[in-house]
Amino acid sequence: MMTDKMEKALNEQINEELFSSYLYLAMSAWFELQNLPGFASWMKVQAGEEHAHAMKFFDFIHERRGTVTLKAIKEPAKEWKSPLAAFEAAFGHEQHITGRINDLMNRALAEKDHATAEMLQWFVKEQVEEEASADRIVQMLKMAAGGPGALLMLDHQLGERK
Ligand code: OFO
Repeated sequence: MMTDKMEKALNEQINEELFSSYLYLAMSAWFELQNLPGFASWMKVQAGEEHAHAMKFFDFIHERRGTVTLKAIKEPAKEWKSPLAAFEAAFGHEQHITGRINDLMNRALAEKDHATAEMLQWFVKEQVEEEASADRIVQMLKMAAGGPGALLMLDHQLGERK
């Protein structure tokens, strides 16, 4: 069994992951409006991954015989100044999520909850990738410097993400 505090913290993380999914879906919709279908598709795939992250916490709480409590998901932003601004926001959001995962890990270790710490290991590694992939696109967008040719090439490349 988990402590009540751990159960509450894991439930809050379900909400964080669902918000991540919502945020990337909002970015996908915005990229569609900018006529950048490759960026839109990348964000849609990312939204699906975030939903899967939420489900990992959802299933884990049940496996530990805990109670899942779903709360309202906050409304994401609707628009960004530029593709670069959107990906900078995504990178900043992933840094925030990394902080949340680290807090959860600190709690699990303090409570000597080895099962939760073991499950969180996956997220610790995943966050390294999540930050790296958003940051890589930020750097590419900076190199493209708003040039339409480079932007279209990047759109094509991002559209290949499955
Ligand atoms: Fe769930 O990793 Fe991104 O937010």
